[in-house]
Amino acid sequence: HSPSRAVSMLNFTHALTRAVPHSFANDALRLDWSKNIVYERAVKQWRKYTEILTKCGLEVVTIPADERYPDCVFIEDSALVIGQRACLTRPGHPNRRGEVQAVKDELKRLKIETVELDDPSALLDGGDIIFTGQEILVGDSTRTNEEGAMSLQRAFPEFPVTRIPIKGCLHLKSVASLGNEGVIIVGGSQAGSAVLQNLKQRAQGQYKFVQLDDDCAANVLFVNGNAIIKSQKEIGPSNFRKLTEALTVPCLEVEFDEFYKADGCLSCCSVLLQTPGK
Ligand code: CIR
Repeated sequence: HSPSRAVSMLNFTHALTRAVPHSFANDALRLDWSKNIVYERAVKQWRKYTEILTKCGLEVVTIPADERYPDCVFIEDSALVIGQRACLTRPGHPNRRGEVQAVKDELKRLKIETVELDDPSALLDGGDIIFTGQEILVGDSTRTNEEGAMSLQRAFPEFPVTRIPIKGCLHLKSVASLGNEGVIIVGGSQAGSAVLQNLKQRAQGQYKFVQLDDDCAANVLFVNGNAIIKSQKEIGPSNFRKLTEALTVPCLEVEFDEFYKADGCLSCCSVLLQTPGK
């Protein structure tokens, strides 16, 4: 794929988001249950996040929260949209499967074609997917299996799917993200270093890799020529400097620590898309 095609695939008109349910604070899944989430603070951070998406030129469309699904704010896990086609996922954790239907309905309303995974044994979380414009990287994690990756490949035959083993963290995007066109940011943990090694060996596209000190800074949301990054207070001066030096696009800071307590990253809270005719 030519770079210009890749660029246009990474230009978006809308961000689909989902409001934070009250059940998020007590019941959102988390690897470390000692983390105490403050609901009001989470809502405040989520609002700022949607304001920044608007600043990046996106129309933000918000699906109401569903109290039955404490993790529903992490809408990225429900669908991958490339161009005008969305592939709905089948989240690996059974508690999260019911989140997908409302996302499907909203995508249809926005005139996005929706396709389903064609294999009933497929498991796939959007947090395991990085679409780089050149290929689709898919984590092989506790939430996403080979059938999920293969089924996604059939949904988007025009881009190669490359599987990346994940150990020691939740998702591929817990330790890696696209920071800019052709630039992949990776976290500094053991899990992050293993992902970096596998990306270097397996990725089919051309990328520059930037490794940070920690994982908490490695999830960047690249939106229409801007990089949304976590605040310097949250990620510390060294990660912040490395990021802002590596990314040659304007960096917009947002505080997101209430979501990180539930293993959520910046990318988790939106599905970026381009509606037909724009
Ligand atoms: C979960 O365990 O499913 C949520 N607490 C976190 C989901 C994070 N989602 C993402 O990275 N896309």
